[in-house]
Amino acid sequence: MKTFAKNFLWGGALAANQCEGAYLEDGKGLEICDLLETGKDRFIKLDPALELHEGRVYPSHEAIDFYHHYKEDIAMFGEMGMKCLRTSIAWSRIFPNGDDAEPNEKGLSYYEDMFRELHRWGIEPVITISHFETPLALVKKYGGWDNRKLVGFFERYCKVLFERYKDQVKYWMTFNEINNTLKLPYLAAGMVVADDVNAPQRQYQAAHNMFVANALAVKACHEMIPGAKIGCMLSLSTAYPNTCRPEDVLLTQQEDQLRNCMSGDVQCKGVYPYYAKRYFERNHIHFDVEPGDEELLRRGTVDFYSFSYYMTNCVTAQKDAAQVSGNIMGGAKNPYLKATEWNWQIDPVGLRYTLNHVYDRYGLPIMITENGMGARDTLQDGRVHDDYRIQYLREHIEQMRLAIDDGVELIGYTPWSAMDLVSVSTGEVEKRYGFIYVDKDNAGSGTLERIRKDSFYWYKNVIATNGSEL
Ligand code: BGP
Repeated sequence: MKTFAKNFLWGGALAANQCEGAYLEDGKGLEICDLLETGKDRFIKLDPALELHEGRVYPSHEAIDFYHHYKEDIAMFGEMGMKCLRTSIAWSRIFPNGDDAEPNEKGLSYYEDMFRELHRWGIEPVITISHFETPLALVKKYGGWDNRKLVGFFERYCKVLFERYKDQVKYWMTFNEINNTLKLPYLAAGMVVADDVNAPQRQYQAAHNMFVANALAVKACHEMIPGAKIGCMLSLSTAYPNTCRPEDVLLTQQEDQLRNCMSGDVQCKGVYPYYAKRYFERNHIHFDVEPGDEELLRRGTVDFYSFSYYMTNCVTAQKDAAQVSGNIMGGAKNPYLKATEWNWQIDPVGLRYTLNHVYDRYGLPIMITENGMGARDTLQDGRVHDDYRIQYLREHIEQMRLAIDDGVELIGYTPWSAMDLVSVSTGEVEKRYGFIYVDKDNAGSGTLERIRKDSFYWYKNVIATNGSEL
């Protein structure tokens, strides 16, 4: 039986906007997440004028203050034996306005120190270049990613990173969950679309610009850091037909293509797939493609495929089917699956299915860069007994091993999240995912003390035994 390779990258994941805090420190500019309050309605409450308001709670401003605690936090990741840490660079620490003439040296040296610290513990940095972190000034001045100018600003930002960190970072990803440009345009593409009737057109323009930016980043990375690997990152919630009715099966295929496959097809194969072209024609979606873009996309394909996996959903042509909603992806309820308190349907076997589906389509090495269970943990005598999280992770890792035995080339796993942090969909800290508990509540109070959960010790042993003891 095949199992995890000796050099398998066991790790954990974070994102700058969800853990760092220090939102204006050392020259950092505001980024899009800095305007989001706590609550399920955080996107609805967003001020269309993109201003901050006194007296409101913006969880990213302090988050879990990883900015100041990174040495102590990385020491705990080291203690767990992590081989890699996936986190992101906050773009607005490097270019506070996105279009500044020079990068901010304090921001650059902060990450240099952080990467040095990771290497001291034998932890490989796996870096997302933008995890929902477009500088706010770019949104205000240029309107977000549907403006082609952002391609140039992003390319320059990437080149600054590659030059500065070429000896420290060998694994890169361009945009977090790039396919969310269509579902979450503010987060993924820095666009306020509200009730704009041209929203779909603008969102596909943004997606195209981001594909071009991705290809330019791939090209620059290969030229500037020999041996480095750069990947795409998608949000995958695999779609199952709700029944074997041919109408359900067909609709599932169509949803899967547009929702899950299109971005990966462009980033991995370098061309827009036939179904996307037809979709644009049928829906009168016309976006600008500059001369040379097609060639660029063809030549700028990624080295590995990465994705987040939390749930699967069912698709049905039937209008009155019972629904479940994740934060972004919804669908018909699957009676065979249990769900988390936030209604995310837990489906370990679906992970094996998804890994096979992706590997079959692209044949590229795969890294699972997010997977985990949000839960309301409780502290009991200074301990967190999160056996439900252990069970969730155990069952998913078991399916990863089976997928490897199926022949899938899986190179790494960075569960969400290395430690508790701010949730993207609700802004809560109490929707906890980490191996390490952070003493902070949704209202922003707490000592920020870090406490190892039971899952911390369990995962430490998983890594030590290379996945043989679950
Ligand atoms: C993904 C994001 C992450 C993370 C995760 C969990 O979509 O890439 O940033 O937050 O979802 O979601 P949530 O925080 O909404 O629970």
